[in-house]
Amino acid sequence: MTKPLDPNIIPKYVNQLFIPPVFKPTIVKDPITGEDISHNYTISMTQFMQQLLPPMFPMTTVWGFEGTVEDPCIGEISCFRSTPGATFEAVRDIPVNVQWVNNITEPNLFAVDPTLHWANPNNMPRPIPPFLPFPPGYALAQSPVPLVVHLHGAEVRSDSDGHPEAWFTAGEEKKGEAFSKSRFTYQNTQEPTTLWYHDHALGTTRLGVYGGFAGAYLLRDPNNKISPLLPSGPYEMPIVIQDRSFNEDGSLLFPSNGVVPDVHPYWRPAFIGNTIMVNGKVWPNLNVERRQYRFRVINGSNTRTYNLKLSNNQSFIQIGSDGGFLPFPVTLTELLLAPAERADILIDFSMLEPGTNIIMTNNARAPFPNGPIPDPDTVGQIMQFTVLDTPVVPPNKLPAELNKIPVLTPDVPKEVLTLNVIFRQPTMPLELLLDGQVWGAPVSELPIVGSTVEWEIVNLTGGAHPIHIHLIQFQVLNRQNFDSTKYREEWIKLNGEPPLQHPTISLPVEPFLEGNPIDPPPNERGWKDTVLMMPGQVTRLKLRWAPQDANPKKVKPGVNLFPFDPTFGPGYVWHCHIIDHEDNEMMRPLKVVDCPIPVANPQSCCQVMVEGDTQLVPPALRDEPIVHENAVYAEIEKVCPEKVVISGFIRRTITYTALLDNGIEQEKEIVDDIPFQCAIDREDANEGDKFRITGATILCEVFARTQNFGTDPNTDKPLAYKFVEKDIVKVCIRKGCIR
Ligand SMILES: [Cu+2]
Repeated sequence: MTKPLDPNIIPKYVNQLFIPPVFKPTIVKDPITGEDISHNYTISMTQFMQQLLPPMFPMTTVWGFEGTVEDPCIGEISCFRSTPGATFEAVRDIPVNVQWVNNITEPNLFAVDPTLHWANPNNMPRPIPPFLPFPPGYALAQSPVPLVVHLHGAEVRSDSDGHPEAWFTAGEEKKGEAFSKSRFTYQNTQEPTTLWYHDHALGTTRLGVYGGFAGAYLLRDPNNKISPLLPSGPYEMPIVIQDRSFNEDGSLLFPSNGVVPDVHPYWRPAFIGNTIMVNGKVWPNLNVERRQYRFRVINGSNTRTYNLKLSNNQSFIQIGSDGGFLPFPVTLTELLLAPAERADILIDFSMLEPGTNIIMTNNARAPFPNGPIPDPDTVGQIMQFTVLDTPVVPPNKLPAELNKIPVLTPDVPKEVLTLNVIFRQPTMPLELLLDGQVWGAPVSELPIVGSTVEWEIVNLTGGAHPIHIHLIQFQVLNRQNFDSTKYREEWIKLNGEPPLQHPTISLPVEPFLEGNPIDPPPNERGWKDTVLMMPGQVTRLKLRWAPQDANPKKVKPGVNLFPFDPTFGPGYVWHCHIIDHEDNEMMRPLKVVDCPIPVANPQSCCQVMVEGDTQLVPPALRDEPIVHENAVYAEIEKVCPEKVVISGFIRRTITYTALLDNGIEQEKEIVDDIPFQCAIDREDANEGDKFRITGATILCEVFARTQNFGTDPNTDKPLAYKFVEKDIVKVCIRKGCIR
């Protein structure tokens, strides 16, 4: 057995930075106008050897992308494969078609954990303990390797989005239930930016990306006024930062000792590598001329967040975020970049003496923000720049404004969602959830096309999570501290312990807030598709289910302005981009719905008082609060011209400790279904409108009082009276689609 490679013995900056070549498309032209109609590619996913470590170390078996590239110097066309894959250079408004080919016929390089909810191409039964050690693991899980490519940040129809269940194996012999095709179309109608492409197969994405299935996709706009001012050609390049661990034989090391091995034998909640790889080279150097460079920095790591700085403390300029140019250039001395986030930055080397070495450093704790500080001798360093003796080229002056970012105004009710972690014990996470639901629970995020909504995401975990939403670019509204202990308690009273078996009842966060909202930093004031959500904070986003460059006057709920039907296909997803979390339930389906609705009065609620009835029950043992839960079950009874009549019941579950007549204490449960009916005004409504019901309960304290009400004539034992105070329950309807 090969041993882990000590990162301290790997010499730094011996490797030179690899700059991936550019995939060469087959260009389809309009025979009459001669304009480009589409750029077409065939790209294979293959396994091969690549020199990731410095040359004196063995090569590494990796996964990467293979396709046609053109040598920029001599124009020679060849077939090329690498990790990260070659870069796509896409042009705004010219669609790209990619025929993705899975050519992985070898078994998975890493331990596939078949106890996760995963692609499972062989439909193998979920194994039970005692589990097999890895290697060899489970042969039926290791091969064939299911893959599907997602273009991260792209506005695409969902059947080209790389849905996690649209995976396929080599030769497309086996396919996931969401598979419909392997030739994907990317419209490229969004703003010019740095996208990246990577594997997205259900439950194995952490392995696919770790093995090497990632690459940059640069979308350019020939009409953009800023681009000509920026460094280009050899002075512009993607910088894909990924942490890795190696074995002495050069192979990639991905730990397969699960943290709760009797449940998930191989899954771990956070892969943290002990070396840093940039563009497929461990600790590389880049020789730079005395001028400004443009780096498209992509955090392609599984879990590691970076806080990047330059060792000479020089500042740099961030001009773009995930979804395009920032509204204005932002001067930084450090840049926090979570997994899947991108930063378009300019570093000026023109003022530096030839021979100067600058190291890009990292001081972000891993896992972020509470893990250990990175070792300054290893993962505290990213790459080196060596300044060459070349003529000084001063950088171009940038305009004060780089981009116009529209102000988004929500026109449908806010959604409150949670991030949850499920523990066996405090140090043993079993899985992570969004809003208390597992991946396979019925879809609950059903945004109306054209609507603008605020998502208030309440982080109930102890770590930071980079949350990624497919299809759109969104805006960060703010972040705010809250009392997560109290909120969690109330949320569990309302919903029960997650994972939930019922739709989540959302709990407003307002009563739990602390301090004032914190505005996003200047470099988060552009378009984002991935945003870091800190523990102890609620992060508020504004999501508009319309194209990024849509005319604000035309954006309306129910109106589709995408150049495709976003309701078509298997749908989208939102998830944590700590891939180790995403692979273990921290991902949810998301379906855009097409539902014309009136918006003048988008949310209406009625409040109903509910009272528990009197019951004669065995005496409650203690005169103290007892656990209670309320859940609202309601449906529309009648839609009248001015009113909507809703009827339903509040299910209140009360548990208490009873003292039985034999002197034994026992947990007792009382379930009360308390019927109610209420009417909601609908002055703006029309006959035939559709409505959606949501329930929210306002909790009040419930006490059990032991009070003697005489004796039971049959048993001659004392009886107790259960007294339940009144609850006010808020039942809301939303004009939209009935779920
Ligand atoms: Cu996460």
